[in-house]
Amino acid sequence: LKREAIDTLQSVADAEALEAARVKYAGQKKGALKDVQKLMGSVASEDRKTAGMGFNEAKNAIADALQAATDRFSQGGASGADPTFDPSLPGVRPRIGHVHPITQTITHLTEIMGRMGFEAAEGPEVEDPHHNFVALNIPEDHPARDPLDNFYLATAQAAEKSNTEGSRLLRSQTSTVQIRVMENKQPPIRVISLGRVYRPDDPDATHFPMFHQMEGLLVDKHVTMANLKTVLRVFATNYLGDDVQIRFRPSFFPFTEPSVEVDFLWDGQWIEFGGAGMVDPNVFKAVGYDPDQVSGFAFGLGVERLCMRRHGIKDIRDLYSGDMRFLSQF
Ligand code: FA5
Repeated sequence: LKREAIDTLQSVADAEALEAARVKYAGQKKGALKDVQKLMGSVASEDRKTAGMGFNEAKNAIADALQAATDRFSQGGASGADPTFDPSLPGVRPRIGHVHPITQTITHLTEIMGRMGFEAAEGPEVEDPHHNFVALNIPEDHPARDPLDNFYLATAQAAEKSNTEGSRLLRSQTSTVQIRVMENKQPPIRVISLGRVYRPDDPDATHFPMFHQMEGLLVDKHVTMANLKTVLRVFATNYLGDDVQIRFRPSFFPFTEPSVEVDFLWDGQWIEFGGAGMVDPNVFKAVGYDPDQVSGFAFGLGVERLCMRRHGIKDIRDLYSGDMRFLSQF
């Protein structure tokens, strides 16, 4: 009995098994030791002393084994699950989050443009067609307003009036903020706006349906295309290094005239980073400015592409995968 009880107590795997073993061997009412004790009365008197000593020895050994097993589990916490737990070891440091690489990029770009006197402005991500299109000289029948190229919201007004003023959409470009700034402020103006924009583009290495743009707007007297090119060049060398090569390609945007596409050389290839141009007189008229009195330039650059070029990231999807092995490098 002693051997069996000690073996069992040494090998119990959890607190429940321990309690079962305790009841079985040392239980006050029906425990095996009690049964043996009851038999003591029937032992012949000359053998009683030896039997008594043997019984006491077995009882003490079982009590010791029981105590050892109880200690083992109380160290492993209430569940008794981990007998190797050592409360004297230093704790595991909780992992503290850190700023996403795109947020870091936004801070950096804001700082560079701030040094050139550009103040940060913000606008809503849910826009009305007036700010996303109309005031930007994009008329009702323009393909840029196509529901297939935009995320329109399923509002009651939109259902009623379809693709007209009542509808709302996730802004497809930060140029909306140009309008909001000019509606509320008189020239001279020198602002940037960094934020999310949305387009139903299929994700690939350089496209994502949600991305960020940095919009720039400068309005004053006698602003020229040379000013625009200088600002973009100074910005690019600050952010991407002195050896960056930049190319301006003639292009078209409804809200600028003339317009250019801005390319940077990246691993031997010209990659488009954004659009820019001189603010179209129709845009000035839409916000109540006199195009004969003021001129200005605007640009919109893809923030993800800038971040990717600077850090050598090959796939935009890595930025939004949520994979800590990638993100913790920044
Ligand atoms: C525009 O959005 C214009 N609003 C830019 C502009 C502003 C022109 C002011 C003139 C004056 P575009 O559609 O080309 O232009 O987009 C600009 C940049 O956003 C692209 O060059 C690219 O860098 C980035 N971009 C566009 N689509 C995506 C996408 N799906 N994923 C990631 N980046 C994108």
